[in-house]
Amino acid sequence: ETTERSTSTPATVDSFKDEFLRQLRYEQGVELGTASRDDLFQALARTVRNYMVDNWLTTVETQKAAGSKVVAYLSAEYLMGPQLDNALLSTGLTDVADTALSSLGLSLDDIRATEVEPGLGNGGLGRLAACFIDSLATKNIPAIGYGIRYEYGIFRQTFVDGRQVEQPDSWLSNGTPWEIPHTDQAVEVAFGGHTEQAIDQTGRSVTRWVPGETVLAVPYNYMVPGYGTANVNTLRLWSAKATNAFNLHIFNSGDYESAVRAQTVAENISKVLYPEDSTPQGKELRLKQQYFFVAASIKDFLRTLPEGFDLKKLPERIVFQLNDTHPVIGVPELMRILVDERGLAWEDAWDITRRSFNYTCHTLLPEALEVWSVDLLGRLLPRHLEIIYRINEQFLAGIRATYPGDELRVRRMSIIQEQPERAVRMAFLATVGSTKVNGVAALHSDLLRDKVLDDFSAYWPDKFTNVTNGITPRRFVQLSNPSLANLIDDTIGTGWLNDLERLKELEPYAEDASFRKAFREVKQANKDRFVSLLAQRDGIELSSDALFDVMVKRLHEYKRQMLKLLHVVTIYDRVLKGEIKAADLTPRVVVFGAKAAPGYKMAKEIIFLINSVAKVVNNAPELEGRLRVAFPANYNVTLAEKLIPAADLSEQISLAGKEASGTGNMKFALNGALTIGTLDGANVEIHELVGGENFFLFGMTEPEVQSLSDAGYHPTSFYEGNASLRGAIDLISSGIFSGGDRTAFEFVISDLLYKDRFMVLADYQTYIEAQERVEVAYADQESWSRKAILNVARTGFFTSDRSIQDYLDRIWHAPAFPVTK
Ligand code: 26V
Repeated sequence: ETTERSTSTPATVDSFKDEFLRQLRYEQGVELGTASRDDLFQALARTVRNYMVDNWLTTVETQKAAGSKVVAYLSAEYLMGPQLDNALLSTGLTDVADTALSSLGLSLDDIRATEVEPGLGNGGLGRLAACFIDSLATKNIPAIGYGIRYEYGIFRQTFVDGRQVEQPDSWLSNGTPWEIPHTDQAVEVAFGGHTEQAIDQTGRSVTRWVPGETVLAVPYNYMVPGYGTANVNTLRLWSAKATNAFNLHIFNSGDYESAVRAQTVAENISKVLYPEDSTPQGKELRLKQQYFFVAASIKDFLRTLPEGFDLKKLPERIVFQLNDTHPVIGVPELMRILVDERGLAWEDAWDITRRSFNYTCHTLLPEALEVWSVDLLGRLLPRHLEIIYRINEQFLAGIRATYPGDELRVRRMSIIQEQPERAVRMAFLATVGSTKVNGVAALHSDLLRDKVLDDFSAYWPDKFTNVTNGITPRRFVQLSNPSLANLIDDTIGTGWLNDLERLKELEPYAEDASFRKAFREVKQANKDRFVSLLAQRDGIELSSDALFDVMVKRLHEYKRQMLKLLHVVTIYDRVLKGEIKAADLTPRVVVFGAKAAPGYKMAKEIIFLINSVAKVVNNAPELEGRLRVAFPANYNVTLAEKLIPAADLSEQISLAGKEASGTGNMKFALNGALTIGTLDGANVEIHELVGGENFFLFGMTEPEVQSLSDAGYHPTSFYEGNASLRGAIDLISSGIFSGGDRTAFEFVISDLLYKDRFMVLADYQTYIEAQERVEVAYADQESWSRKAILNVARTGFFTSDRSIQDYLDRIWHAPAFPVTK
């Protein structure tokens, strides 16, 4: 069903200009002539925002009235990136804004550069959430994203003497024009206390949670405009505020100072995004954050249901998608509400709960799987712990019935682990409490089913499915690469941006020399653009006349930045030894971008090593004009949008079986970079789609990794058996990159030689050979362009619109609800 709606304020250049000037004068309180860049940005952003409000309110109202099924995406992270350009794109106001600003002597380009991105995520998982809400809106799905309004997002990375130093990301210091707070809609969230038995009005014995403290969750709304539709969805982020009880306490207690301090403690809940993204620390505040936003979100949704709503029909009205285990506490929370507060029978409540939740797993590394100690959970959420115990008891009874006498299996599958401490395994709770469990790429989903959760898939074969990740082409093609988007428009017409498989129509043009030339010119212009940005952003001077070889992602051992670095060092070593002539090298610019979790020592040492190598290589006269290494600090979405379109070569070199999917890999391919990669995560699907001739494949497969590991992996034997590898490692140990200090990188090097958990040395040789194939291929520019074009033409599959369609078909079953046309 569709609803007629009036179109929003007609946007003419004049009306846009008027609104902009009004914003400047009456909201910013400045004259045009004295406005700062931030004034101009705030006024412009609010002008554009106001053009979306009518559609937003219509969307929200008509969906509510229709009672359509809502997808509630629960995610602790949303890595949104800058918002202005996306808002302009979806409202179709880019040209209007450009013209209006020009007529005032202002430049849209200058103003947009002022925006501070909301970095409310660590990496892949948070950026995926941002792409998904974009696609949900574009596909007219009634959906809401729930999360946390961190006051400080992912830290700003700086380098001091080559070492990472973190600075707080105070993204809200000038306020943000994109949010609308609703203090009046705040909900209370409770913590601590104890449980007790009570008798309700009907004489039944019930359990009651008597919390020790409460905080307020204040919602901040952000509009999520769809592309090519009037639908505008909502992202609702919660901010913690001390409750009135708290404030009362302040005035009544004699101890004013400690009362104010207590207020700060309450408001700390949404203060900062945890920058750890691999080893969960079991920090109390983190669990508080998780419960805080999930409890607020569930309450928020339930209050939109009509009076007297039959809760057995809840799964027809909502589906909660758990983005990793971070929101899994929502499972016992919904049980608590249904059983303790709404008086449903346990069995009915369990049926409703299980039918309302689904779980996406984003990792394979055992150390990244969250567990919460029973001790901490019992202190913070005593009623939830009781509920988890009961869920587990019932679940294990089912296991015992199916596998009589198999107590080993029962122990393996228990939601509660006993060793090294009693703790709740959140991935197991999520699996038990959900209808569907999905991995994020074909290989990952297979490994989840057959390895990480094999007992569960044997018990519930139909519970497991795959949804391969995707990325929004609005941000990562149209906005980040307008020259390529124009070329595509000119070649196959418009309409591909929300129908990305249409890129297939580009395939024949791979054989068209004039198209290849135009395509190369786009790439060259993007390189030039990146080079000038880097000069101004970081003072890094690069030549754009080179192969751009790019590795950007969080710094993790499993992602193997060290492998890329060993390649760089190998080139230098061979030149120094005269084994190759620098003049024979293809000029290459290697770009790294990576943040390390502040407490991850190895990752930080690797950053220091990369910077140390870069400094020497960039100053080596032998390598002048042939090899440069750039490591701009603080890689983020803003930089990604400029860097990815400039890349020729995309480094996706994780050890097979470790990278769940990767999404950077998709962004590069869609922007015409060729991948050098292992058969890991979504690389497998990229390789399959673009074809082996258009992909530089190397390294062990996952089964090969498994056999090597089973047979006993000895990295030293690879070192000893490979002169080139030995040369590179010995060069690092020689002190040449550390002013003669031979021990500077011992921490990294001795780990590689004696542990090498991610088998860098085992894959070194095939990686170097693959890089040699890259050199040969790049020398033939016509052939390289052909390959690059085919990468673009064949990777339309990786639009997040397709991912969302897969979620709809396999998991959510929520119909689209367009509010217009
Ligand atoms: C993990 C953890 C672990 C517990 C402590 C807190 C915390 C915070 C964030 C994360 C996120 C790490 C998981 C993640 O980002 N996975 C990535 O998800 C991408 C989207 O599915 C996928 O493409 C990457 O391969 C996967 O590493």
